Amino acid sequence: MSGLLLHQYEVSPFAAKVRRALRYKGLDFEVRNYRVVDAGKIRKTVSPTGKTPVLDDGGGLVVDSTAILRHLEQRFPTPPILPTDSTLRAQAHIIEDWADESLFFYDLAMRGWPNNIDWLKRDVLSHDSGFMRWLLYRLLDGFVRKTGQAQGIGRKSRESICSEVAAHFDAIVALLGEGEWLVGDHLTVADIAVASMCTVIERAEEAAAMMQERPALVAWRERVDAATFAPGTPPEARATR
Ligand SMILES: N[C@@H](CCC(=O)N[C@@H](CS)C(=O)NCC(=O)O)C(=O)O
Repeated sequence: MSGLLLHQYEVSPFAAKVRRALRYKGLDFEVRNYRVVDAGKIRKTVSPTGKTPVLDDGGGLVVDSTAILRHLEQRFPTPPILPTDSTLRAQAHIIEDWADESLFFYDLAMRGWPNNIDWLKRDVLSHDSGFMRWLLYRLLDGFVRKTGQAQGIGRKSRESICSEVAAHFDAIVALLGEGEWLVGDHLTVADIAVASMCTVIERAEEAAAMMQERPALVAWRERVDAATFAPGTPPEARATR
């Protein structure tokens, strides 16, 4: 056993970010999957904020995907996921934070639309069962709507959200330019975070169509996937592996 244990909601893009980084660094790890009904247990045992992912590294707990990636970089520096140049490092950090704190809420808003929400519910409740699954399946619509409204993006029209996501995808393509990676000359936390979010946002049919209209975005995502998934991982499994 490697001593690395990832506590996670399996389908969370933040957990996916950590799994991708662990694999890129060639590290063995184990996962402990939680059900939505385990929220109270998570708060009492591994995460004071109640949020996952949490990495248990030989008994030391690290909470938050960004903190976990920094921890991994310090403990296992090769191959690096942060540039050594301080300006590039800052750029990678800011793009990672944008993916986590902004793009994620576009994902939640779009996947909360009636034509997409069934897939979101099946994802979120994939480890729940019985009566609680039945109940949560009915409550999730309201929870997703309220979260999006509290954050703000969920108050916007579908048209505005689609045009903003299109602008974000265009910005990613522009950042790439002729290069292979979002920042500098190797894969970084920026690529890992944005690709992890793309993997879930494309489960909204509108976002999937917008991605397909941008071959450079798809090619970059494939490049990041090739570096951060085991060979042969099928596309439909990439949100949970
Ligand atoms: N900034 C955090 C975000 C983590 C996060 O929002 N995790 C969600 C799952 S997608 C969660 O644990 N939600 C449970 C809760 O809010 O109580 C990170 O990067 O790890």
